[in-house]
This record gives sequence, C-alpha cells and structure tokens, in this order.
Amino acid sequence: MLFAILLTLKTALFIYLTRVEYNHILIFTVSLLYILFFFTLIYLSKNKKKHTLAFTFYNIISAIMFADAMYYYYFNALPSIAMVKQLKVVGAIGDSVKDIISPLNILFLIDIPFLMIYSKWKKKMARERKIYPKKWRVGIPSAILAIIVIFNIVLNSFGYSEILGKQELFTYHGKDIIEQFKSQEEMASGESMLDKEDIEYLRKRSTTENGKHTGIGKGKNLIVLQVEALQNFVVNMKYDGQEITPNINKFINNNSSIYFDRYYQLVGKGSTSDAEFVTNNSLYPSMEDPTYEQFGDNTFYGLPKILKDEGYRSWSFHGYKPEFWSRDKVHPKQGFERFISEKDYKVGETVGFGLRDEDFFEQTIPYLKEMGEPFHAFIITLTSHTPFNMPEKYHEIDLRPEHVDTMFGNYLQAIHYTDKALGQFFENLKKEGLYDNTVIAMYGDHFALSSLDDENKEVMTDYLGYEYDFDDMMNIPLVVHVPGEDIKETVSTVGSQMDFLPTILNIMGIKNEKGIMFGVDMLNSTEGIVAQQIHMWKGSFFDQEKMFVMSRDGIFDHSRAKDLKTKKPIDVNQCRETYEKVISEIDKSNFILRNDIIKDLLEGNDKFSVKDRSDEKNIDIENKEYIALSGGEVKGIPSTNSLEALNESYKKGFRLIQVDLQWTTDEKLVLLHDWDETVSQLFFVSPKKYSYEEFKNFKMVEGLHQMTFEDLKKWMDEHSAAHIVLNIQEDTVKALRTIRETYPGIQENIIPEISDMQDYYPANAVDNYRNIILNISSKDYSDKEVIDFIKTYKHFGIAMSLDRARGELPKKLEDEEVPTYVYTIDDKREKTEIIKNNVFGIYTNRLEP
Ligand code: GP9
Ligand code: MN
Repeated sequence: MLFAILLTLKTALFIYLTRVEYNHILIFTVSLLYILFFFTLIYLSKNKKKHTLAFTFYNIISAIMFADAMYYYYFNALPSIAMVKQLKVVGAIGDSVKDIISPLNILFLIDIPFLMIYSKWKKKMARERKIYPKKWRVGIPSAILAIIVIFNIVLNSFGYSEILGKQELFTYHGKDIIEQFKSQEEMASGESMLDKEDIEYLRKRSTTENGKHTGIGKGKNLIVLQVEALQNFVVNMKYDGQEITPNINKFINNNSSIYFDRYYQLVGKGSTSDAEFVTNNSLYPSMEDPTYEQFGDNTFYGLPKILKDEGYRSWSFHGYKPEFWSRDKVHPKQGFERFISEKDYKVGETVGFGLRDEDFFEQTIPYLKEMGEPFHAFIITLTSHTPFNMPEKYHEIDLRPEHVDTMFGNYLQAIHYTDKALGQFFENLKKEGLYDNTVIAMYGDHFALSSLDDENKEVMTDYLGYEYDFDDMMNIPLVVHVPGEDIKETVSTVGSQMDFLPTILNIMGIKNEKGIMFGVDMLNSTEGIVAQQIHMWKGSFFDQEKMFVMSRDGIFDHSRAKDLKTKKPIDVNQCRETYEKVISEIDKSNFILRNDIIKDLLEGNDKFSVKDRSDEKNIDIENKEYIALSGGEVKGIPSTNSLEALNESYKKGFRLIQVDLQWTTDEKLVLLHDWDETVSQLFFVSPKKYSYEEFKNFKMVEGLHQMTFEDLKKWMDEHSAAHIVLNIQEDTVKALRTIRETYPGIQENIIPEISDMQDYYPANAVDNYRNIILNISSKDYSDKEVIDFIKTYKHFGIAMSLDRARGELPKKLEDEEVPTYVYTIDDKREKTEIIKNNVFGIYTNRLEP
C-alpha cells in the first residue's frame, strides 16, 4: 500500500517535471491504473517473495522516472530504450549531466534507502503472520487491466491516441519497446515516398545557376570551422564594455565576409556529430540514434566527396578521441581522406575534455601545409564545451557578481577563450600564406545555453530584454570569408546547417550533380525552412517570419507560434501548411537514409536513378578506385574467391571485384587462384588440377563456398552494379571467348585483366570487352612500351606492383589519362603515399572503399 501511495505521488511529480500541459487528469489516471494493476497483480499472487517483488518494481519505476525526467529536462522529450546504446557518450559528457540533475529530480530516488529498511521489516511481519493466500486471485488486476484497455479504445476512437503514447509513462515505454522489435525493413518501407520527380525538384531547388556570388570562391582552398557551442548572441556583444568575441567580430566586419545572422542549428541525438553530418550532407539527421551510429555505413555524397571530384583533398581535424561519435569510421566513409584526431596531436594541458583549442589550432597548421592545394579542411573545435568550467587562469572577462559561477558567466569566459584561439589561428594562416587563397566558413555546432533550463532562461531573458526561447537558443552564426572579394554583407535569410552545402557550393562554383540536398542556397533562395525535431517536436519550424512550436501531445491546436520580429504570439493556423510540408520533407529524407538511396543514385542502378544507364557505354571509373583482390578478404583469409568473400566485399562497398579463373581438367572455368598452394590450403587436398565435379565437391575452410563461373554469373545478375575484374593466367583469350559465347552481353560487367599485350586485340576487337586492364607485373614492359601501347589502345587502367608505382610511370600514364592501379595495398599509410604518386586505384584485401 505504501509503495502504491508513494508511486502515485511520484507520478504527479513526473507529470510536473515532464511539463505536461494538457489532460493532466487523464494521464495521471492511466498511470495510476497501471500502478494498481501491477501492485494488485503482485500482492494477490501466491508468490512468496511478493514484498521483494513489489519493492523491485517500485525501484525500477522510480529509476525510470528519474532517468526520464533528467533526459526530459535537457531534450524536451522522453528517452527511448535504444538510448542505452549511447551510454558511453553520456559517460564522456558526465560533467554536463551533473549539471542538469535538479533537487526535485532527486525526490524520485531519495526514499529508496528508507524503504529498504521498511521492506525488511514488512517481510519479517509477513513471515510471522503467514498471510499467503492459497490461490492467485487475478480478478482485481484483470478488472483494472480491462479498464485500461477500454480507456485506450475510447481515446483512440476520439483521435486522442497520441496523448498517452507521448506523455504517459507506461504507455510511452510500452510502445517504445514494441517499436524496437520492428524490423529495419518495416521501418524502411514506404516506396512511394520518393520518386524521380521529387529528386529532380530537390536538385533544382538546391542548385543555383549563375546567381548572386556564384563561383566567387572557385578554385580556392576551403576551411570549414565548426566551433563548439558558438551561439549567435555572443557575436558583436559587449558585456560591460568588454567584447566577448573580438576576433570573430573582426572576421565578420571586414570587406570580404558574408555574415548569416539568422542561421540555426539542426541536430538530433548525435549533437556535434549531427551538426557535422547535416552540414556536409544537407540531409535531416536521424532522431532515433546519432546519425553516424545508425547510418554511418550508408553511402553519402557530401562536401568532401564533391570536392574530391573537383580535385580537392579533404581532411578532418578534431582534438579528441578518434572513436568518439564513431568519427574514426564515419569520417573516411564521408570522404575525408584523413581524420587527424587526438592521437595525432601532442596533448599538453587539457581543458574540458580534450586538447586545448589553442594547441589544437597551432598543431593543425603544419597538417594544412602538408595537404597541398587545393585542400578542404574540416576543423572541429572542442574547448568551449558545456558546462564551460575552465581553470581560473583562462578567465579574462570581468563578470558581474551575479554572473559569477553561472553557466552564462562561464560560457562567456569559455567562448572568449575559443575566440582568442581562433584569432591566433587566423593570424597563423596569414603568416603561412594560406589566408589569401582560402575560403573560410565558420559556424557553431549547437547551442550553449538551453532555454529549457530555468537558470539559463532567467539570465538570458534578463540579458536580452525579452523571453529567451528556442529562436534565440538555436540561433548560431555562419560567416563565410572569401579573400579578395568586396562583399561585406549581413544576410538575414532564415536557414540552418541543412542549407550550408548548397550555399557553399554556390560560392565555390561547384554543382552537386550526383547527390541530393534538402537545403537551399541562402544567397539565392528564400524558400528555406528550418525544421527542428529535437528540443522542439517534429513539425516545429522557423520560417522567414515565424516560429512554430508543435505541441508535445501531438495535438496541433495545442501548439504555439510567434512572430520572430515582434516576439508576439500569433495564430497557429497560419502555420498548418508549412507544418505539413516540413513533416513530408523530413520523411523523405528519412526514407533516403533508411534505404541508402544516395548509393543507388551514385551507382545509377536503381529505379530512382535520374540518369539513363543505357547511354553509359564505358564504365564511369570515378569512385571505383578500390579493387577487392581475389574476391576480397573474408574471415581474415585472403584470396578465397568464395561466395562469402564476394558478398562481403560488395557489402563493404566494393564495386570492382577481382576474381581468379582456372581451367579444370575437363576444361571448365572455376574461381580459384591456383591449383598448387591455394587449392591445398583452402580444401586440404593435394596440389594438382581437378575436374569440375571434384572441384564442386570440395569443402572449403571455415565453411566458405567455392564458385564455378556459372555461380559467378548468377551472382553478377543479382549484383548488377558490380564489375568483375577477371584474372585468367592460362589461355586468356580462349577463356574470354568461351565466357562471351556462353553469356552474350556479359562483357558489360567484366574487366579482363590481361598480362600479355598480345591478348588485347582479340579480347577487345573480336570479343568486344571494352574495359581492359593491362597488368604489367609479369612481363617487364618498359615505360616506353607501355605508353606507346596505350596510345594505340584505350585502356581501363594499367596494373602494377607497388615498387613500379613508386617510379615515374604513374605520372606518365596520368598525362595520357589512363589510371594506374597498384597492388597489394592493405595499409593506410602506403595508400596515402601511393595515391599522392598519381596512382588512381588500388588492389586490396583489407582497405575499404
Ligand atoms: C566530442 C565533441 C563534443 O568529440 O565533439 O560533442 P558534444 O557533446 O558537443 O556533442
Ligand atoms: Mn558540441
């Protein structure tokens, strides 16, 4: 009984702390019913440990309420059970978590020690009185359950189903758990969500043809600076006469900068990492998990890859652990050739949780010089991270007594420090001669001071002179400096990190012809909308005039809206159309993430393809610089040529897969490296040639499966985006002819790798294999012979050993526009070295595209 009463009180507290605004009684009643249901179920059972059980239940619910309320305070939403996966991140930001535990929150847990004593006593009493019922009396709990079910049915029929699902403790978590069991396919469905026209519309919307400032940065280097927790309100701010960000202000107020003063953050649960994702890809972040975690393996075509296609080299920089937010995996996948992280820097003094900004910037300069031009550097700062506690010696702002030890005061100190580091960085760039040929774009990743925090809200409202709300909280600055341009300007078009990519591409004079962007170019379009989904509910938005805040209970009429200029409330009905539009845009973007659509677009192998594949006669070799060697490595074993190796390579993103063909004694073709060592190692048989049947009956190590050419053909039909590089050591021409005759048209997806120049003509002219790689490793052709030969015959590429590739030949080939492929590279350092030497592609077991 005591447990039930206390839990009821806690329910009331929970409703208060999770800021339920409407239908309190209804929500309270349903929670109460659940509590009664569980307690009666426990107490009326014949279980002998019922007090322990009841107490356990009580503790679990208390703990959930505690965690929920804490999460709610920060995110304005209840957490999903899936968040348990993210606990390691919470560990790293532990300092900030401590800051959001409020005294009221402690009430959820404070009674538990006392109750422990009580329940011990209670158990003793029960034992002495022996009051166990003989039968499990399920009547009462069943009746309560029936009431709950009826309640739900009635509410559903009145269209109120979301009220409980979004706010009531048991309903919310119940639904959330069921959600977790939905398969990925189920979530990914919704085929009709995006069609060709959508793609064309989006492409048109995000591209500027010769508009304002188009191409003013063309050919220049690009530095993108993502500054931790840089909010817009500190920019140009004077605090008791002291400039908080003097260097940023200088950077804004010169002749060559464009300042976007109504720019907003657009992140999800991945916070900083989502800011990176959205900025580079112009897609909505996931709301389930950090986007890097959930969709990090997808294929994207964002800024680093677009620039790479323009001849840029892209590296990223961040002075913290490489694996945090999975950057070590995702940055390379996003197209950053190198990710320079904490382990590449000398870490001196750490402030907050990583390298000090000043050290970080200073040590970044040599890397920039190493990159060569044109370069693209994505630099992510860290020191001004919440809760902004820096050692006294870094405090340079004279704070009023009332701001000392407040988050506001600490933030001013921290951002002032970062500003100083930025100033030094700009000076160093000038000194190194990098400033004048580099476009620098700088923005904040997300807010520093949450308007949901009472103290922040009060201090900020006082400072601003009007209510501190989401519109100021999420407003971050964006500044783009284009050296040599006379463009000083403040652009007040509303936009967000989503709009960064189209905007910067316009400035750099580059078009994104392969991918898809949901943002717009803020210099040439006012069509943009800022659609928030975290802190504010999905459907909320900022547009040119207003802010719309969707109600958390899902009922449109309960939402609020205000005029961004006057800050006065306006009628929400003016927002309905845009509200519907943002939901549909978000859903489309989610559909792209779930179905990995960018990959399909890049490969042109899908129904969403805008380009017609039939006129792509020759294979587009861009993005295909990796060749999986002998099928690629599987289970740590190289050169198996097995079905599993092919599948694995394909899954990793390889679209060029090399396989070795051998003739059997009865003159059939099978996938095998050789009849000597390999056949004995893979199948434990003596080294000699076997028949087709014998080969098929072998058992491969580790339960892998060998393939005949026939199997390969089937596999190719199912993987039409893959191209098979065929290495046939014996009777190459005969094999190629047999294959072509057996499977007409197969040449489209086959790249013969020949080692004798004499094989070229028959393969190409007679059997119509259009893409041929000449492998010069076994025949010792001189550079001149090779160059003369490719001048006569167009090649897909020339393959050579690492040693040969270190010499002059790759450069000479590049002048003839024939790519060099080198093998075998399994090591990142070797890869970096060799790519610099004009090598276009590599054969590899282990590296991934
Ligand atoms: C950590 C840094 C901080 O590497 O990016 O992330 P945040 O906690 O701000 O998301
Ligand atoms: Mn951050």
